[in-house]
Amino acid sequence: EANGQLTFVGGHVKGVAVPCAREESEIASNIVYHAQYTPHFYPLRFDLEHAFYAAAQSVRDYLVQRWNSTYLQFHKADAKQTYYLSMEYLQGRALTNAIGNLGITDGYAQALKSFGYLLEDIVEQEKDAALGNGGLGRLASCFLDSMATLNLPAWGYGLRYRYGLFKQRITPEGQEEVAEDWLEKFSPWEIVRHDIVYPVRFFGHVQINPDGSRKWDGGEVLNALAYDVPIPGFNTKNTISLRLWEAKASAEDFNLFLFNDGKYEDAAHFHSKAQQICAVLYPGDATENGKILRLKQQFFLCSASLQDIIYRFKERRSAVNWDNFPNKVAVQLNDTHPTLAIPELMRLLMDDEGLGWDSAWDLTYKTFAYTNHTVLPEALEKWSQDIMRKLLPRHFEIIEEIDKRFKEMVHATKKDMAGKLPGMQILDSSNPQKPVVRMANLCVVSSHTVNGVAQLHSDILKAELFADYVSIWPNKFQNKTNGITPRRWLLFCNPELSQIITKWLKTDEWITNLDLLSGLRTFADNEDLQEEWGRAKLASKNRLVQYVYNATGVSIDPNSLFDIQVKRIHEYKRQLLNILGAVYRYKKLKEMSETERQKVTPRTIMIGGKAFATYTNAKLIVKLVNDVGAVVNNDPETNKYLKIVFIPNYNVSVAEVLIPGSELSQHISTAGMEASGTSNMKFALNGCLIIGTLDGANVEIREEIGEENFFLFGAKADEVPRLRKEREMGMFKPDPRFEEAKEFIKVGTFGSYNYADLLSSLEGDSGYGRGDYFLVGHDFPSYIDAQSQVDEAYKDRKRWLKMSILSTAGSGKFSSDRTIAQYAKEIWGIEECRVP
Ligand code: HBZ
Repeated sequence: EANGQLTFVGGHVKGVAVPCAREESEIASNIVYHAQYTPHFYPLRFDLEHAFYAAAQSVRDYLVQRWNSTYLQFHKADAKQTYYLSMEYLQGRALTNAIGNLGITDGYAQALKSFGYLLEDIVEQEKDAALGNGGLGRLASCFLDSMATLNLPAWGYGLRYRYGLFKQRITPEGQEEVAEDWLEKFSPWEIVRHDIVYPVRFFGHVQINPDGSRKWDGGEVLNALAYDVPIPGFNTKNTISLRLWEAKASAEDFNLFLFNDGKYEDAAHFHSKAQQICAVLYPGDATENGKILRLKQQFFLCSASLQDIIYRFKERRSAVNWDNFPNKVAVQLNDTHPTLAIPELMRLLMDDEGLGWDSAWDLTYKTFAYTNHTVLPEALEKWSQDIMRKLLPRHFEIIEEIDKRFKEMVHATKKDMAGKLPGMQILDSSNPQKPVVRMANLCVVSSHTVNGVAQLHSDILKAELFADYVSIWPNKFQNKTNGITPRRWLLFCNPELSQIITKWLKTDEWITNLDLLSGLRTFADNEDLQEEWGRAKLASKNRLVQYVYNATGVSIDPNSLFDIQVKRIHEYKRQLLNILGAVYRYKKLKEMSETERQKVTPRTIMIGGKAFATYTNAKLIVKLVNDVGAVVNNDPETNKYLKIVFIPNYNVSVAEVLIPGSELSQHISTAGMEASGTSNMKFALNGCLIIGTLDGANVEIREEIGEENFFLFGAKADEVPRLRKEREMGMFKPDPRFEEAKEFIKVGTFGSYNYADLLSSLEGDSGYGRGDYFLVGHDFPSYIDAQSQVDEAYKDRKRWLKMSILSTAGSGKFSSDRTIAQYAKEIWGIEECRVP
C-alpha cells in the first residue's frame, strides 16, 4: 500500500479451517487460514506466489484426510497390494489435477477470484516435479493416477531427487543444461514421514556364521527417510501414496570431535555421502564414480522399499506365514532400474528372516513382474561384476547362485536349450576384461511375468530379445499396451474440447470409461459438432500462439497448420528426418513464385525435447533446428507459409499447452525401435492427426482410429534388417530430394556451423552412428509424400475436422485405466479396495 503498510488482501474473510469445504466462502476461509498459520513466508503477504502456496496447502488438507482413510482401508482389508518400483516419476504440476480429481475446481476458481486472482495464474506458480527423463517416468505417473481412480490397493516407490531433470536453455551453441530446483521454496504436496526410516548398507563384507547362514556387515550405512506424496483418484475418496526416499546420515555419523578441530568437511563426511545419493536424477555414468553412484541410487530405492513392504506385511498379521507373502504382495519393476529388489528380497528372507533358498526363491519368483521398455541393445543395463561385488557383496553372491541354478535347471529339464545358455545367462564373463551382470536376464529369470508396452514391441521381445526364454517359459510373456490418464491429458488440459465431448455424448462418464468416446463417431459428419470442434481447436491454438511468443519471441499464425514433434531427442526418434523435411519444404518455397506459394498450406513446425547432456548428435540436432528456424522465420519471402520453432525446455506443463493446440504430430521412429510411445496417444486423444511409421503403439492407434485417418509412411519393422544389410552392401540409391535437402544445409544456408559431422551419420555404408542406421534416407521420399497428403487434406476443412473427431473417437483404448485394469487382473491379481 502507498503508506508502506501491508494490508492483507483476504482481510474480509475469516481465516478459520473448515475441513473438506466445498463451498466458495469456506474454501476462501481455508486459503486465508493457511496464508496466516502455515506461512513459510511473511504471513500477511498475499501475492500470486503466496496465494498459490496457501491454496495448495488448503488442498493438501483434503488429500491428507483421504490418504489416511485409504491407508486404513487397505490395512483393514489386508488386501493383496501392488508396489510399483520406479526410479522415475514425471509428475508435473499437481494443483489442477488435485482440485479436478476432488471436484472442487469451481469453488477454488471463485474463492481465488474473491481475492482478485485467476486460477489460471495461480496454477502457473507451481514448478513441475520432473523426477524422470521421459516416457518411462510419465507412464509411472499416469499409472498412479489410474491406480487411485480404479480404487486399487497399490502404490508407488521412488527417489526424492534434490534436482530432477535439468532445465534446457537454448544458446547460439545449442542446448545448455541448468539445474532445476523444484524444491527451492518447498513442495506443498509431500508429507515427511519421520516415523518411517530404514537403514541401507553399501560395501562391507559377507560374514559366514557357524550354522552356515550368512550376514552382510560393515561398510557404510545410511538411512532412508520416507516422503509421501498423496495421489488422489478421480471422483473417489481413494488417495494412494507415492513414497519417495531421501538419504540421510544419522547424528552419530557427525563427528563432533573433527568439527571442533576445524575439520568441517571430514566431520560431515557421511552427511555429504548421503546427500550425493539423491542429489540428481540420472547422474552421468561415464566415470567409475558415476557408475557407482547410479548403482547406489538403484539399490537405495530397492532396499528401502523392500524393507518397508516386509514391515507392512508383518504389521498386518499377528503370526507370520511367509507362504502368504505373494498372496499379499505384488512388485512391478519399471524396467531393469530397480532389479536389485530381487536379490534384496532374497537376502532379507534368507539372512534376516531365516528362510532357506528354495522357499525364498519360490516367494521371490511369485512376487516380481518386469516391464521392458526398450529393445535398443545399448539401453539394456549391464553392470560391471567388479563394481557389483564391491558395492553389494551379498547380492552378488545371490545373483551368482540364481545364475548357477538357472543353468542347472536348463541342463536338467531343457537340454535342447543348453546351447543357448551363453545368451541367456545372467553373468556374462565372455569378455574377461569386463565381466558384466545382465540385468534384463536377471529380471526374466526371476519374474513370473514379463511384459512389453505395445503389441508390436511385445511381439519383438518374444521373437527376438527374449526368444530363447520363450522356449523355456512359453507363458511368462505378455503384452500390456501403454496408456495415458484422460484426466490430465484431456479433461484438465483441454476443457473446451471436454465440454463439447460431454455435450454430444450426453454424459461425462467417458472420463472414467474412455471407450465411450467411440460414441462420437456417429457425429463425425455433423456440421454443428465440426463447427464447435474447430472453434475449440482454434482457442487452444491461440493459447499456444501466446505461449510460443512468450517462450521464444516468434510470432506464429493461428491459421497455419500446427505440426508438432515433442519427445526426448534421439536419433531413432528421427527429429533429423523432420528437420530435413522442413528444410526441403523451405527450399521448394524459395523456388516458387509468389502466386505458386499462395496455393501452399501454411505450416508452423514445432520441435521440442531435451537431449541427454553427453549425447553429441542429439545436441547437434537441437542446434540445427534452432539454426534453421532463425533463417526460415526471418525470411520475408516465405515466412507467411512456413515457420520452424524450437520449443525450449519441453516438460509436462509445456505438453499440456502444446497438445491441445496441435493439428498434426509426428511419431516417426525407425520401425521396431520405439517400444510404444505415449505422446502419440495424447495427441490423438486431443483430435490431432498423426503422421507416423508402423512402430510401437502407432500400429494400434491406426487400427483404432482407421487407416484413412492416419498418415502412414516408411519401412516396416520386418524390413529393417534387410534394408540395413542392403545399405551395407552399397545397394542404397538415395532419392534426389534427400540429397537436395542435405546439400542445402551443407552449403551454409543456415549459418556458418558445419553440420558435416551430423549429416555424415546419414552417409557411408555401415556401422552404428554411420551408414544411416536409422534409415532416414530410405524413409525420406515416402515421408515427403505423406507430408504432401497432409497438405492436401488440410485444404478440405470438413474432411480434416472429421478426421480429427475420429481420432478422438478412436482413442478410448489408450486410457491408462484400461492398461492398469489389465495389469491388475492379468499380472498382479489384485482387486478394488474402495474407501466407503
Ligand atoms: O518408455 C520409453 C520408451 O522409449 C517409449 O517407447 C515408451 O512409450 C515409454 C513408456 O513405456 N523409455 C524411456 O522413457 N526410457 C527412459 O527414460 C530411460 C531412462 C533411464 C535409462 C534408460 C531409459 O537408463
